[in-house]
Amino acid sequence: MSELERTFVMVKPDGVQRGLIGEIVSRFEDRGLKLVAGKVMQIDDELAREHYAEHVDKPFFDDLSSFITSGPVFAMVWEGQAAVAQVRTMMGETDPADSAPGTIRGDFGLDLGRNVIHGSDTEEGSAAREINLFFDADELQDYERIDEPWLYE
Ligand code: IDP
Ligand code: MG
Repeated sequence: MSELERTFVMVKPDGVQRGLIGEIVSRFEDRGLKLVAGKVMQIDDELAREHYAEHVDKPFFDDLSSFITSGPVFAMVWEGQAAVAQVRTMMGETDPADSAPGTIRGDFGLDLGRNVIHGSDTEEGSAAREINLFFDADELQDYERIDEPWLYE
């Protein structure tokens, strides 16, 4: 087995309202990723600015901030081999219109501004920064899944 990673994932307000939490959690569970934290929560303007710091000066930021603060999200941390990249692959492209069927955005979205899910990007440090932004250390669980010997060589 190569190195285990943790990544921050979030069902956005559209996904929560559309009842997609269970479907999305199932996909990651079925893949073999391990859920180490999860909570329903509301993002405020300050957290939106921190989380999307790289986009604060972009023309779409105000719409993005209004959307992400518009209702509850389901924030999660998933762990597994190459978890950051695997989650990004399972999510599809940023624009659901460019996302392949079989991906989350390709199966559940049509519009760039309503793309259902967030997952940390693969840039070094992104996942750790986002995990720390949304969760306290004592909210992250260390445990073994019973199928781990069958998931990893
Ligand atoms: P990602 O979510 O695939 O990592 P980012 O480029 O980090 O994509 O953008 C963050 C979020 O901002 C996207 O998921 C999407 O909701 C929104 N977004 C990105 N680009 C645009 C745009 O050009 N117009 C409107 N919203 C955008
Ligand atoms: Mg991003």
